[in-house]
Amino acid sequence: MSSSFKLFYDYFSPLSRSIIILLEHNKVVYEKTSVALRKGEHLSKEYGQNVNRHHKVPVIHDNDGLRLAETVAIYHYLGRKGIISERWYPTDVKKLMKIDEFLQWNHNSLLLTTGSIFYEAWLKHFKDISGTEHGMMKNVRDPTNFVDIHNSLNMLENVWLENKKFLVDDEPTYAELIASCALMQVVGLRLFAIDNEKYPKVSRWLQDTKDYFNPEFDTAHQYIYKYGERFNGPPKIGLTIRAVLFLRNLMNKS
Ligand SMILES: N[C@@H](CCC(=O)N[C@@H](CS)C(=O)NCC(=O)O)C(=O)O
Repeated sequence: MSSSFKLFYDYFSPLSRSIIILLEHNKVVYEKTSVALRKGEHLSKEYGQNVNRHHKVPVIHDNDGLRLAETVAIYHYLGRKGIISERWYPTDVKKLMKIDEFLQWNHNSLLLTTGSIFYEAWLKHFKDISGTEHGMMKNVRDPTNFVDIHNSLNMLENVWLENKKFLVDDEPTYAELIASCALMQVVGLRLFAIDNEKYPKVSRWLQDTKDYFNPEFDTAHQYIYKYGERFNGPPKIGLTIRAVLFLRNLMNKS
């Protein structure tokens, strides 16, 4: 079967990984083009003109000329076009809206806090990017926006996972992917470790999610794991100079 759309992605982007896992899990045929955020490839004028005027990933281009940024919009596109099965895009409005409710919460909490740690530890130290006022970089420099990851974990533990196996239901939904990929950005790179005693439900949920989506989950995280393993530092939130230098050297070599 020929592909009907192309995905621009970076494996170091949690939102890209969440879409890739969903697509691979659904055995969707599509084209992939890698965009190296660490090299600032998304910041060029050409990228803005030809790929995504928001200068971000993920973005898709379909055969009908549609260019679509924003992960939640892409998810809706995949569902409405029937590219992913009904199992992943409920026709039941209540179910669908409950997923969206989580995704909206996630954007300003878990994704922001884990993204802030990642940017602070890593991307900001790349010369090409740190000189710009682009996207999230601006937020990270504002300490009031560097929200504590523990607020997000507490919400996951005590609200979202309070009485269900997964975030929205007792079965995994797309919400699992966005949230777990956001967490893996810091857990997989060993910039942060989840305390199993403090967050037993979150720890269990993360493992269940990986198990459910494997092998696609681990394949999409292979580079995250690789760099996390090479940086064998203390798994804690404190971002040491050693961590930053180590990760920067690794990325420069690759
Ligand atoms: N709201 C957008 C956010 C997209 C986004 O921030 N993508 C990140 C990677 S996960 C990115 O491209 N960052 C590059 C930058 O901000 O310079 C979405 O949901 O897709």
